[in-house]
Amino acid sequence: MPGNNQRRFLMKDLKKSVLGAAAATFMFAAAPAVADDTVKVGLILPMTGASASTGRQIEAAARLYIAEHGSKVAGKTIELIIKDDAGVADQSKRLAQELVVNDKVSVLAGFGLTPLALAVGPIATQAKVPAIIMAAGTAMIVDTSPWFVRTSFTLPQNTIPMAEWAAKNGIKKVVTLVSDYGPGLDAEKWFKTKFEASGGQIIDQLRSPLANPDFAAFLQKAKDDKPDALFLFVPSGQGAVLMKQVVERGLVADGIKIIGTGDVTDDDLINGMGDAVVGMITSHNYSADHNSPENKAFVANFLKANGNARPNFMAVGGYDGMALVYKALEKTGGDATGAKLLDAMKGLSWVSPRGPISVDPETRDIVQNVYIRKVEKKDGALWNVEFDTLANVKDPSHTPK
Ligand code: VNL
Repeated sequence: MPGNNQRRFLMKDLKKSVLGAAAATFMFAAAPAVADDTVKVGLILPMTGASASTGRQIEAAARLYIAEHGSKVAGKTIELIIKDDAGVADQSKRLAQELVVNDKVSVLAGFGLTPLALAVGPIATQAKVPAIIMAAGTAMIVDTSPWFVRTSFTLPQNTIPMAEWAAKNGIKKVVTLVSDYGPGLDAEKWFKTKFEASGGQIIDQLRSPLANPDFAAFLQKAKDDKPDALFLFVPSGQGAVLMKQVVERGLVADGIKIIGTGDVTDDDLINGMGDAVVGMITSHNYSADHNSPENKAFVANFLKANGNARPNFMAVGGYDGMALVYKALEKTGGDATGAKLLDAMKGLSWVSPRGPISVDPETRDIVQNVYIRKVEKKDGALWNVEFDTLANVKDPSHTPK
């Protein structure tokens, strides 16, 4: 404790001397004080640990947005502060506190996994600071704080089109295998609800642990169940390991169709999955292959800035999260007061690299197209090629019952 106090005093001294130096500068400068002209955005991301790819993708995309649009908006200068929570919820919470109290950020953002977002919600509520969910996908997160706004996706939103497609395409019996936490349980629940409502049957529901995933036992069980199809959800970063084990277990050779959300055939990993995934059908909110001028520019600029690394759906959530900050500041004329900024975010709509999107003013959740895609090989590389679109899909769990 004394150590902590000492540090606090040191911080005070440091702040005083910084302020002193700043004041001295202003006495000689013709321009007015600039301190208030900076809007700080605190990005809390897993930059290390099992979900580090999500952190890398989002950071790169946020930086790309700023590089493309300039760091000035509505008379303010945007400053990004990136903090690594290593995928640990206690760290996310502590970092959110520090960003609010010490750095005085106007916006919190990032949150690579559901538990990390949930840990930050109470801080956002207390501090009255908007918190933009750029990655996590469990539907209920936005219900836990009125300061949450989402630019990623929800699992119900991305899963329902897959269930409907499966039912319409001759699949009658399905086994589901999902990661055993929020987004996986959302996917499991909504796949079952929609698939059964469309006349299908769920013959087994399997859940694999989120940490240290080994899917072998679950895949053997799924194989023994002899379904028409196996529906999969794992978070970004785990798809390659899962698909390797799917192939090794011989499910495809047995004639079991493999379907899932696009988290599995992640653009970040798909080229390491091999030809065994060619033909796999998934539903998702973003493919790097999306055919639009906005996406072609986004992908080209991202590849150029990141040593040819392909952007994935996490990147587009980060890119649009920054777009949301810029567009909200334009609307408030540069006023970054929490309540004004939040209010400005509600109902905003624009064309993202993924297609048209908007922020539902009632729920603060994202409304977007969901695409049905098939893995294809083009010029030696694997892509999720979109062939059907469900327009303006809302998360179903927030709609009044
Ligand atoms: C979550 C959902 C995370 C989907 C993911 O990747 C994902 C989450 C890290 O809500 O935790 O693909």
